[in-house]
Amino acid sequence: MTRIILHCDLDCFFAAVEIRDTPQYKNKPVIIGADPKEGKGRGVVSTCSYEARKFGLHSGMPISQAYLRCPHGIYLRPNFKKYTEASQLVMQVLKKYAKEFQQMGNDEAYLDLTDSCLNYDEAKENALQIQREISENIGITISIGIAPTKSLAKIASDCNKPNGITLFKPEEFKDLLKDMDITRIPGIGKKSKGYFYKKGIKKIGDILDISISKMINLFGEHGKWIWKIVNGFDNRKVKEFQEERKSISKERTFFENTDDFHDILSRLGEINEKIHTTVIKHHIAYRTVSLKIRFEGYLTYTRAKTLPFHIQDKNRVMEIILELFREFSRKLKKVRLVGIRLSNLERNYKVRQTSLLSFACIP
Ligand code: TTP
Ligand code: MG
Repeated sequence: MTRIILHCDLDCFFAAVEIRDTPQYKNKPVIIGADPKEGKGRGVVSTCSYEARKFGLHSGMPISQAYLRCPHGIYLRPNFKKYTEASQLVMQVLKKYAKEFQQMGNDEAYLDLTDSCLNYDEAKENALQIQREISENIGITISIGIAPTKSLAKIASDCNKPNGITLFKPEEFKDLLKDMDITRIPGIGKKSKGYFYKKGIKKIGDILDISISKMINLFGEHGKWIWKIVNGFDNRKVKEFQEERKSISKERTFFENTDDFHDILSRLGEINEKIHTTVIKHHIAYRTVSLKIRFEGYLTYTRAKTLPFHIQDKNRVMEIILELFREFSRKLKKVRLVGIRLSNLERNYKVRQTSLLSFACIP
């Protein structure tokens, strides 16, 4: 039976909340992120309004670069408390529309309307109603994709942002997809597309034109999954993700206790690499990063940092570990063991990455 899945994704979420609260910001380039310090600032753009995107700004861009491109923009530091409140209100609205509801991160969710709507047109009426309710009650906009699978609904929700509704009806989606660039597919980013381009796969139509075995030959397991997605073979259900695992951790004992900072750091780096092989393979995002450290004499400490949203970012983890480590750097004792734990897990395709290619583990 054909399913009717909705993917709902808030538009420029953090920026939208700030614009709602300060109407003078409306229709202006608003950038949420680190302090640009007139171009000398460090850190990145969290998100920005669609006006700012016209200048080429986007999430993850160094804030100094954003400032160069858009010096007249309105630069704001994030206010996570406000975003968490808005996110909770949005999720309460979305939950009312379907028994099968799955939140992903802070600004997106899937709904399964197969049992409650007769057809796609009726689902579109529901989507319009959702948009109205969120705009009237919370004051921000949301884009919605409607399709027979979760991955197609996700591609659809991104097609007419902001405030759009995109239908991929079962009999139409291949036609609608065929001329789109492959970066529309979740998991293929700007950095990883070169890998596909080199083998002549540029448009989604190039994938639709070849067999699954050819895709497996060219790109291994990742290729197989991509082929399935665009051909509508993704039967993952809409349900709250329950990761049996509560955390992922690794630790290493030193051969000989050490107080050499470089030794300790390189061991933590190795552990971080190992953990991220698992994390990438299973599309896991995390919010809490913990450092464990044991000194000679068995004195053991753990220190943790919880972020406001889920990430999958190896470099950020290392930065946090260094931050947490600083407290111990003047201890006179030697270190016996170090470990990293990632917790508050979520399985998510839209993960915050800086330098990782999502298919880095493909042979
Ligand atoms: P997204 O849904 O990726 O972005 P968005 O809602 O701002 O824009 P779009 O209209 O394209 O959906 O992420 C949701 C929020 O998460 C975003 O408002 C800010 C935060 N975020 C970061 O802090 N860092 C990041 O790298 C990304 C991608 C998002
Ligand atoms: Mg969004």
